[in-house]
Amino acid sequence: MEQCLLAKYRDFLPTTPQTPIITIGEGDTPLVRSQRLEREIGCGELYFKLEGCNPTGSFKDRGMVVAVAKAIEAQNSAIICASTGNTSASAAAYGAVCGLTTFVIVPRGNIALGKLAQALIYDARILAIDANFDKALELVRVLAQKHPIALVNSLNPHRIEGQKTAAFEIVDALGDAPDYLFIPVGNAGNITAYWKGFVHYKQVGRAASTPKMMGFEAEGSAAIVRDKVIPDPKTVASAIRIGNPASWRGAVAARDESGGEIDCVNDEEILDAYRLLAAKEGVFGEPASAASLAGLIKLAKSGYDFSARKVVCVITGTGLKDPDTAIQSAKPLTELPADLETLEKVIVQG
Ligand code: AN7
Repeated sequence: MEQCLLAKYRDFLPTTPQTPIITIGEGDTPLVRSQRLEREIGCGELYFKLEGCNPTGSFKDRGMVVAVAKAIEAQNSAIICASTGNTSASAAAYGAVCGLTTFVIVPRGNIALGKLAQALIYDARILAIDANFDKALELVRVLAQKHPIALVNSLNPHRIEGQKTAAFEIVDALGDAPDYLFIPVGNAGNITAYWKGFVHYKQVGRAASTPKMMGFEAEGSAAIVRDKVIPDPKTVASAIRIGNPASWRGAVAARDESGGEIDCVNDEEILDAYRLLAAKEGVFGEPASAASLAGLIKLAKSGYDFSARKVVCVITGTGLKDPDTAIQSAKPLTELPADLETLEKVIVQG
């Protein structure tokens, strides 16, 4: 059996002999070479890091396993987070396996159905409030200060530490860092974590270079791009509908130190990339995940030359979490009577 994330990267993580080694199979996700879009976009090499293959279907598990292990080490019996959905699903799963009480605060009516289903079936206490993610995070910060409950949002530095491991895996798979890393940006924890991971690996000599960090916010929630808090963030990509990113400074540092960019893509660009990824590569990511590919396509169209470059797009979560958006975005299905002739007619006509 492969070693679990906490054991495998023990030397790079804040674990101590007292840290419980827990796992539900996180990490070690595939880095898949593009079959078709690489040529169409004009990249030297294009890869997708499939973070939807984590046990709860998103990259959050990498950070959550560390945050929850450290919470147990600190003798907490409850954890809490605010979430646009994936953090809550992940917290609920690790809370469940560790026998913790898990509180998740989510914007009511504004998280994808699959994510809500996950938090429910993992038996978390779901507090759905009439507010957006930014307000939920504000409230959670206060609650975690006033009560003996561990905060497991990415404000918790252990989350960032765990999420670094995705950068390690990319370098281990490619033999060095790629030239560019494209990544969706919401609360900005993940771009901060990847950058930390790439820098760390270079410092210890496991990588010769670091990539340019290319972060993409949704246009209606592009606080970092516009350099101001967005009080009422909007986008079809509910996972990144965040107007006041907690790791704002980390994202800006990643951009500036790597020589990268933080830009935004609109909903049409996100949904186009979402459909392309599925229809051309067989990769079903959730809409927010497609912001990385949408960003790459946007820059390629605007004249960037990636033809001699190695590019990785992080696909942060699985599309199965959000069936509603998939069904609304795809061509409608064909409903027919159960009749051979009718079916043949359709098949022959194509
Ligand atoms: C699929 O679950 O913020 O920039 O509360 O679910 O590190 O926030 C999710 C974010 C990208 C953005 N892709 O990452 C939450 C939450 C997916 C996500 C992001 C999220 P960050």
